[in-house]
Order: sequence, then structure tokens, then C-alpha cells
Amino acid sequence: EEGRMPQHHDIVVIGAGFSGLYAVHKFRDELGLSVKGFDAAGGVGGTWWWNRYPGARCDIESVHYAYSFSEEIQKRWTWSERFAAQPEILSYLEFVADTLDLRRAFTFGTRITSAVWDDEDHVWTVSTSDGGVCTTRFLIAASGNLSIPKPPDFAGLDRFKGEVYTTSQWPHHPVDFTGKRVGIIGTGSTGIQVIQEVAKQAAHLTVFQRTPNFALPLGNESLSEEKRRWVADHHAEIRAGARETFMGIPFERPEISGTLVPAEARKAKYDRLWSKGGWPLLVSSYADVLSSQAVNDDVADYVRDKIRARVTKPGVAELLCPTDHPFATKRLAFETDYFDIFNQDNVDLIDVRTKPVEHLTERGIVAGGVEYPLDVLIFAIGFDSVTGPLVHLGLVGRNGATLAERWQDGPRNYLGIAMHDFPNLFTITGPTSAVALYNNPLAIEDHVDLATDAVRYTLDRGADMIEATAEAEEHWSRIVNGLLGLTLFPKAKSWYMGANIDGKRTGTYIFTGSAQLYRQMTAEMQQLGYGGFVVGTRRAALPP
Ligand code: NA7
Repeated sequence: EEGRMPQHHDIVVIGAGFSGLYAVHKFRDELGLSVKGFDAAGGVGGTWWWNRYPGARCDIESVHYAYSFSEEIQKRWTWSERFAAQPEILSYLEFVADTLDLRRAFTFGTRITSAVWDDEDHVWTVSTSDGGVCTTRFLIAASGNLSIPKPPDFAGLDRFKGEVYTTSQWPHHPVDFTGKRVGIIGTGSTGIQVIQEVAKQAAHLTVFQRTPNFALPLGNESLSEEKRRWVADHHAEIRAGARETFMGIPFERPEISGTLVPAEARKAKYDRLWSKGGWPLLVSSYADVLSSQAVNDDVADYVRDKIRARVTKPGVAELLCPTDHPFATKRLAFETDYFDIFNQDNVDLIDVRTKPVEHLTERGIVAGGVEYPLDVLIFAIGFDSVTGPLVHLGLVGRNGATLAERWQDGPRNYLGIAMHDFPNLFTITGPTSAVALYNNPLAIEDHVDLATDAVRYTLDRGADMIEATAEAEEHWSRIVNGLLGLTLFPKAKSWYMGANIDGKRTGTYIFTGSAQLYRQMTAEMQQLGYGGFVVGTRRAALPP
């Protein structure tokens, strides 16, 4: 209605996943502020609302892939499997939302189309896809790192007459592959999960692989009633010390270096860690596995030998052995029978590096001059990661600053959560914050706690604006670039490096130090009275 003032909130939260739910709880229920949330999805859950493809499962153990802030939630929820599948994690987040009465804060099915900073009134004006406009003092981007799908740009896609699915936009009804010829493009964590499920059902499966990935055994198992109860009752003990580890999971500590350890001892260690399932081979072997090429090669050889021992079809094992990037410099995938399914008669592996996908026809895919007829095509090709979700929010900072233009050479910010010229905006698990290598629920709690504390600090001082300085950004860039330079990550064309999207600048997108180091640095910043930030009012900056 014309002339009506837009509704004003203290806080707008973008996203209703792990981050957004906790943010609403903290700002509304702890700080007592007025909070409005938006999510493009039809309900709470974030990534676990969207990624409903068969096989979708978390590869962090369920007891650790959960909030830690509420004793009540930890006690009341039990997990049915060692590693929870998507439906169970979604139910968990719905349970949390109901327990804390969070849903009523949100408008669902509504996307943010722009958010513009008003440098006179110190508010953000937020526009949404339903045509709504509101204003807010503080803006919390809880929009995730993997929420903008990479668009499939294969020639002739609209000509293809079969069914087409994208894993991260999977329909809410079950998809039946029985009797069908299915093609899957993508062999990252997602592809490896969905391939294992489809291979059990489809008449024929063709996997189009560009880069083979390192995949380790997951070691999933269902938990007995007794075990479930025990875990729920012992959360505190099980999770103690998690935040003082590299990854936010209390794994066995690695040895400092693999370089001086004799070969038999290394092998014995790998065997033992391999059999545990999940991350231990990476995080509990040697601390220099991601920085020493020699140590990394040693682990990589070990994994390749495991693949060769399982794949019996002639020539296929070598195609499945990753050789173009160091171990774990693309995100590790986890599997149960991934390598075995390639021994099935109904599964074919096509190497699209030697037989590139040329185009689609009405009937299927043409690769390397051969047509592969398909009834169903599945894209598991990843995301415009890390920066994509923020760039898509249409943020306009002071003097018309946009992220697309600011971040042309890669992301720049302070501690991964705040930006100069974008005051009163906190990016939960933003670029170069500790999150890609840090157990996400804990990382998210840390970031939201920090944002809440920053807002409280600002308001307590009678101020209405907090902003990172340009110098602090410069300082942070040097730290994260320096840390990345110590690692082997730059050797992979991965989403960690921004290298999975054509035209995207590769660079420092992730924090490669430990969770512990990140926590020490943010704590120090707080002890210094928000060092690197300026706190002010509409009239003037306040003295520190
Ligand atoms: P990823 O890890 O980015 O994997 C995408 C996969 O799709 C990967 O194998 C890519 O091959 C492949 N891909 C992407 N584009 C193409 C084209 N054009 N042609 C052929 N193959 C292509 O995404 P995921 O969804 O698996 O995982 C994302 C994160 O979700 C994961 O890291 C976890 O944190 C959870 P490439 O390697 O680029 O050669």
C-alpha cells in the first residue's frame, strides 16, 4: 500500500538452516530483539531441506553433527545411525525449531532480492521476492556456503526428452529408477552418494566422470536403542574438547609429521585409521598430510591401492584412481560400496576428460562422438560455493558498493564475518571464516555467538553501527593467504579454491588453519574491545 512505512526490525536473518535457526534463537530469546527471518525454502532445514537426493547423508558422526548449546535438545534427541541420513537431520532441525518456537519468526518460500545500506539512518532496506520491503538495523546472512547450485551449461539440454534432476533441487516425491537408463554427471561427495543408490535400482547406469575423487569408507552402522540413549545421555563427555581440535571433532591427535616414520609403521597406522571409517585417515594420521607433498603422496598411494584391490573390471580401477590433485585437497568423499558398483554389468564409467560431453540430444548424451541413450539424467555438479550465496543477495553497501565488484579478485573481509563498507552485516560462516574444515554446527555456533556479542557490544555502548575497518581486512587477508600458502590446497581445481566455476577467480576462499586457531584470534579481537571494528552512531564514531 502506497505511503505505508516499511516494517522495521532490529535483526533480519537470511536463512533457516543450522545458522539461521540458532541466530533467531540468540537474538530474539537471549538479546530480546525483534527478529524477522526469511528463507527461499518451504520450511526450516537449509541444506538439509534442499538436498533430498537418494543417498544424501552427513559424513560427520551424528553425535557431533548437532548443536551443542542446549543440554535439553541434546538429551531429548536420539540418532538412529552413526552417520545420519538427510531425512533424520531434517527432522532434527524441525525438532529444534519446534522446541525453541522458531518457525513463527520466518517467512518461507521467500528470497531476498536486495539489501541496501542507508548511511544516514544506519539501516538496511531489505526487499524480498514476494514484493515485500522492510528495514532492519542489523543483517545476519545465514545463507550457507553451498546453497547456489552450479548451473548446468551443457549444449542441447532443453532438447533432451528424458527426466532431468539436480541433486540439490531434488523433488519431494520419491523418484523410481527401476527399469530405467540413468546417467549421472559429477563424482564429488554428492555424486558418489547418489551413484551408489541409483546403481542398486536402475536397469543401467552411466557415470560421466571428469575428475576421480578420493573416497574413504564411511563405516556407517545403525545404533541400537541402548546405544542411542547412552549417546544422548553422554553428549557432554563425548563432545568435550571438540573445539580444541583442528576440525571440531575430538579425534585421536595426529603425529606431527610422517616424514621420519618408517614405512611399516606408517602402513600400520593407515590400516588402523582406515578401519575406523570416516575422517581419521586424514585428521589422525600426520599433521603435515595437507602441507607435505611427500607425506600426502604416501597416503594417496595407500588409498589408490585400496581402490585397485576392489575394482576388477579391466581398466576401470585406474580411471577411478585420483592422480591430478593431492589427497584431501578436493573435499574428501565417503562411501560404502562406491568402488564395488563399478564391477556390476549394469554400470559403465565414462571418462569425460578423454571423451568430453559434446551435447545432448532428444535421446541422451553425446560424449567423445558416441551417443549414450538415457531415460534419466542427474546433475551432481556442485555449487557456486562460499561467495555465491552472498553475491546473490544483492547487497549494496556504502556508496553503492557491491560484492560482485568488491570480490572480483576473491573475497575480502575481516575474520570471515564482517566487511568494510557493509556495516551492521554479519556473514555467518562467511568466506575465509573457519568452516570448510570445521565441523559445521560448532562453527555456526561460534559465528552466531560472535555476531550476537558484537551486536550486544554495539547496543550497550549506545551506538547503532559497527563496521570492520579497511586495515583490518588487509590484515586478515595476509593471514588467510599466508595460511593457505602453507598447504597443498592450491594444487587442486576445487570449490575450496573457487576453481569449479568458469570465470570465477581462484584464490583464498577458505580458512585453512585450525578451528582452535580461529577461535583464539576471534577471542583476542573481543578482548581488545572489538579491535579492527569501528563502533559509532549516526553522528560520530565513538572512541574505542
Ligand atoms: P563438488 O564437490 O563441486 O563436485 C562436483 C562434481 O561435478 C565434480 O566431480 C566435478 O568434476 C563435476 N562437474 C562439475 N561440472 C562439470 C562439468 N561441466 N562436466 C563434468 N563434470 C562436472 O560438489 P558436490 O555437490 O559433490 O559437493 C559439494 C559439497 O557438499 C561437498 O564438498 C561437501 O562439503 C558437501 P571436477 O572435479 O570439477 O572435474
